[in-house]
Amino acid sequence: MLLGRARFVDDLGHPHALHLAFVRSAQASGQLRSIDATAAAALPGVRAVLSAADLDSPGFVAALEREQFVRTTMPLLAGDRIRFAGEPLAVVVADDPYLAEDAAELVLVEMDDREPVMSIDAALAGRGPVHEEAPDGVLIDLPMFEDPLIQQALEDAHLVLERTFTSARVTAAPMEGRGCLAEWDDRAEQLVLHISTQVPHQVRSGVAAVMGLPERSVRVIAPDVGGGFGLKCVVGREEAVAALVARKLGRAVRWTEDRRENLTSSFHGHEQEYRVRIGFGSDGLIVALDADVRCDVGAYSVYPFTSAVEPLMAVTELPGLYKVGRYAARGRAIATNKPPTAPYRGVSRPQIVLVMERLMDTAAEQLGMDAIELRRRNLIQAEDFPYTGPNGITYEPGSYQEALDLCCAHIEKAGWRTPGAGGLLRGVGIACFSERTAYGTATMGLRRMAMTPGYDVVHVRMDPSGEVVVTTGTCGHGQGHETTFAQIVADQLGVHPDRVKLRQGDTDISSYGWGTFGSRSIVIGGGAASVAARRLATQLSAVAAEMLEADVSDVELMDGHIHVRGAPHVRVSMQQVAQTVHFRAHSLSGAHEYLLEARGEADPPGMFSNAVHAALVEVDPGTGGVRVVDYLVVEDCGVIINPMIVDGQVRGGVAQGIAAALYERLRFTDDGQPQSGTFMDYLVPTASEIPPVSIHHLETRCELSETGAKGMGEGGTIGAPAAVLNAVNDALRSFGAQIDHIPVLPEDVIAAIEEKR
Ligand code: MCN
Repeated sequence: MLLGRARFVDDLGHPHALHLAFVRSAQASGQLRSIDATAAAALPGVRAVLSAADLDSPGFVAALEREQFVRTTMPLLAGDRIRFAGEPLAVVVADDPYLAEDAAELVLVEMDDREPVMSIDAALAGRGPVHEEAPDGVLIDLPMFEDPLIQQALEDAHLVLERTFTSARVTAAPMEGRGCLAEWDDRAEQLVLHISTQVPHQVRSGVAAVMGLPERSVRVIAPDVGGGFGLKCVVGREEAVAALVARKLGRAVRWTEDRRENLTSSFHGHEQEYRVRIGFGSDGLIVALDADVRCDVGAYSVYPFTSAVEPLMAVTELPGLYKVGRYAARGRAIATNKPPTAPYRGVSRPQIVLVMERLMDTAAEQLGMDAIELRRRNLIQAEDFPYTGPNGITYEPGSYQEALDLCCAHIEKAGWRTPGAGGLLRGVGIACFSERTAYGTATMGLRRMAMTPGYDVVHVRMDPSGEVVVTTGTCGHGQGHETTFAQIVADQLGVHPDRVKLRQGDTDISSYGWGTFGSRSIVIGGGAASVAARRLATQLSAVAAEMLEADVSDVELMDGHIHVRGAPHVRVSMQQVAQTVHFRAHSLSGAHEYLLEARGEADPPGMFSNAVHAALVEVDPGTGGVRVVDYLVVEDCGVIINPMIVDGQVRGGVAQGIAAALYERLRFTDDGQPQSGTFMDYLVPTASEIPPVSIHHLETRCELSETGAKGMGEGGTIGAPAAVLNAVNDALRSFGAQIDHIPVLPEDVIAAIEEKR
């Protein structure tokens, strides 16, 4: 990628491809009356203008097998009801992309406007509804961990805090938006869909379903993908439309999302509100936690994860790495007339960590206790592992206390506690958290999705030249899997990682797999690769032992050779072994299998990485401006496969977390018009807003994981909002001001100070 050799969807040449442009709704809510495409269709070079009726597809129905879940349909193009501004209503197919866009503007849409539902409160007040199936706007209501004794526990508590926390609607903003190139291959009777996705097999299942085809008739290929952050782990309707159009017209078609479409019409996340009551004993221990979580999930339930992802994650994992006496929570997914939400990096964990860490700081102040000491008392202790919380989750060993100690030591060393100069207020914020990663089918199954992700299967093959090819159903898109998978396989085979090539992102070459999301790839895909490589190593050893006339238990794989233990000069090269197996099979005893290939699989229960983040900020009480001056991460993701990649993941994640804490926010007018349609309105931080991030590692080997690794790809994003918000509040301490929402904009700082004045 750094050498410019990457190939993204839009780089794929196709001499005859037609181009798509979508006609999108200008209003947030309404009843479609008519679409008049006469003028558009008359433009020379326009091949077709299609609306819902022309596609004749059932659309996506994401399902959860829970009685509280309301099933709704996301049509590929809106047929009668329009549910958000930017929703696709029709598609123009033309010879070039500019013509397609011009023609889309000529399409006349008539609709009867309805008053849009633009907030959780409006939805619950009975406005709308967005879907007739959910009259009160609630797509799922999850009363989890109901505890009849919680009220009493709160009444008996020494200190009770009752607070509300909110986080704004944001979006992943990957550098490469969505896009696809779809072609019907008449000879193979197969739809070939090149698409920018994190989940090729899930796209195959979704597209095959909406096209009414068997899965073998759809081949999904993800070339290089320029970031996804969750936005590309669901199946988009535009790409499904492209597939249907390609088949219908018998022509290749392509669609490249532009930035405005990406910001206003793709997938959002994290618009949540937490109403929390927490009780502490006089010793500072948490005796009870009761939360009501409301998530604005937008207009549709996304396929296949559903709209329940955010509330489910929030209520299940809210206590985090703290021991909580009694726990009860309710989580709701509420539909509004905004674009749908997808599982954006961290999925509710940036919010739940923010909630718990704000509560820790606030409680410490009211208890007159040191905030670090309060955390220390409540953390799961080393002797508690494996610890099962009132949320039913079992936590395997981590370095919770150690990480906190290390973080505090570094803060002291760095001299963060000195006062600010020039009228600036300095603040230090801490966030401790654990991050469940690598959710296997047993854990995912508890969500009761109609499709349960979790396992992965990897094949490792050695070709006659002794080179190794690994095929996987995971689908890295910026995480460096080409490097880390090669490392894992190379370790098992005793070859240099350069001799191992990863092939991913093609449903015709790998077994069904679940793609890359939920920080799952290194543990699940990497674990499966390790198992497969070990099995291949066994095959290689057996052949080499026969060639060397040695006992199989006496041979060792090392430096691209297999030698007799203790006699490194008695050896054969991998290439010699590979050529013997492939080209001279008859010379072997016959007990060996043909070819050198093995399959490995992994389906772990899910494991917890942990980290402590710390932010140093300076707040200007005159302008309300906040600058993050320095940032520190202590993290433990088990055995680290590649430290450079892990550091890169942490830094990128921290940048995204700081963005959510201080800059990014998608806004809408009351009548549903998106107001953040460009990067002038949606503030993605640049390098100048992101401070240096120093990273310190701890390594608690994970016994549940094949390689000892735990995942970590979301951690940076999870910890940063809480650390930054705590730091801002610390800076404002002298005013007694308190801010419990993100992003914290300059006007919020000024308002908080003014209120206290
Ligand atoms: N790694 C390691 N040692 C460990 C753990 C991880 O060397 N103990 C390495 C892995 O080998 C991998 C990377 O770190 O190369 C991340 O691994 P993992 O935690 O398994 O996460 P995934 O590879 O499954 O990536 C998913 C995660 C998620 S959920 C989001 S969202 C996200 C993220 O990764 N989106 C990203 N990082 C991203 N990075 C980029 N550039 N683009 C995105 O869209």
